[in-house]
Amino acid sequence: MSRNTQSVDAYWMPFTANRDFKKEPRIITGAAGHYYTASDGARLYDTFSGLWTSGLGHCHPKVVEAVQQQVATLDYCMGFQVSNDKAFALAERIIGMAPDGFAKCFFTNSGSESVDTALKIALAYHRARGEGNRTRLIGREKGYHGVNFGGMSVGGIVPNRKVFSANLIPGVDHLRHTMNLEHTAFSRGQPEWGAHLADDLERLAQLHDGSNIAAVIVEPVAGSAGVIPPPVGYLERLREICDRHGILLIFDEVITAFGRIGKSFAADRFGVVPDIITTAKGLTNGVIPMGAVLVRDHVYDAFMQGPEHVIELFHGYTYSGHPVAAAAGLAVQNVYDEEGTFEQARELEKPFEDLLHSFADHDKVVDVRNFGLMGAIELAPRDGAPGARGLEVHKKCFWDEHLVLRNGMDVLQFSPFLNAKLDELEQSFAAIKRVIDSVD
Ligand code: PXG
Ligand code: PLP
Repeated sequence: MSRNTQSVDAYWMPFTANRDFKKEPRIITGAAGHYYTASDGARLYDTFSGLWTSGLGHCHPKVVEAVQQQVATLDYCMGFQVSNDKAFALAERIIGMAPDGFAKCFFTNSGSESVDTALKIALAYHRARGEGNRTRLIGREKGYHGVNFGGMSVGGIVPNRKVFSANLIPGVDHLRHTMNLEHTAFSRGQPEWGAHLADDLERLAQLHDGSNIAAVIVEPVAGSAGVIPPPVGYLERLREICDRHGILLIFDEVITAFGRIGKSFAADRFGVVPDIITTAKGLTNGVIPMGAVLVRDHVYDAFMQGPEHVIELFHGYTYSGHPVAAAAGLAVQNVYDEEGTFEQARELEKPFEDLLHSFADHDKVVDVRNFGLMGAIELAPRDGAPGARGLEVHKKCFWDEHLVLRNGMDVLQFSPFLNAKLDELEQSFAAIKRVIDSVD
């Protein structure tokens, strides 16, 4: 295959080994449905639905049309004090599909902004209720909550925190993560082991006194750390402990919302209702950046006090509720409904699980994890070079097998389209097996 010829000098790429990438750039110039087109014309199957974003596939005609119409009708308008029709319509729509009791939706432009917004809402909520002493925030080891200062501080991915260690926000503790290869390796779906780790929250409540804790934030299924499903009973136990101590429970559903685990929200799938839900990605199928923070009525109501001419929450983004993003979101939610996308996702779960677990006895594989349409195959690291094997698999998949495959270090991650075709999934896993066989 011929390689890219375009200059790639000026762009500082996010979360990428820039120098390594620029030796052999992998540049996408087009997409349709389940395939990308690369700069040399090659057609590549996307095994990651964008970046967990594009469950419907790329360039869905109804979404393209809605965006084209909106950008030609109202491209932008001020979002503070004035707003646009599409933002209200999308908020109604999202609240309509949220678990009972969710009442309001605040718009952001990304998952990171959703997380920082949720943390600020939690702190301000307690203060509005006269409990300004509740300032402590709790995250979890291996958690990913984006890259802004709040999300990084409650997050638990070490390389993301390391350089900024002295500047993380104060008053944050972390629950232990629930990954333990000895007890949970090769579990299908939720592991049986590990619910007791939720009791870390009780211990922190004893240590600090629960009355000082504002909120705990977790991903219902951890994504970025390499797909870590919650142990059976774990989320329920977190909810109980939060209730006992008046702590708000935040589910970071940037990945898990909108069908990725077969329901609108992980809260529905697990039957555990948090107080705040953060979303992004599948909200607009990745077409236009947008995030949303959903809150239950008691959270919003706490703010609605004092004189009515006074702003209740001093927070917002220039692009909160952007009309083009909201139009994309509305079109995407319509397509999810019309095509039964979440049901399609649910039907794919079992065959997807079987495909993943067919790697379980491969000699380079140390674990396979999955829940919904989230999956991971963890490769053994090479001696002295953690991550090298995973990156080589990614590159070989791209150049030799025409597959876009996401690796986080040596963990191969899978986020198939919610409407993936089984034969295409089978072919891509066969190709991945060839590549894993062929690398050192
Ligand atoms: N919370 C969660 C749970 C996420 O998965 C974010 C917050 C931040 O969203 P933004 O839109 O600011 O990126 C995310 C994002 C990966 C990967 O390889 C996952 C994400 C981002 C980049 C890579 O799993 N998730
Ligand atoms: N920096 C400056 C100088 C600004 O004026 C603004 C917004 O007006 C921001 C940062 C924040 O930008 P955004 O609202 O897009 O997050």
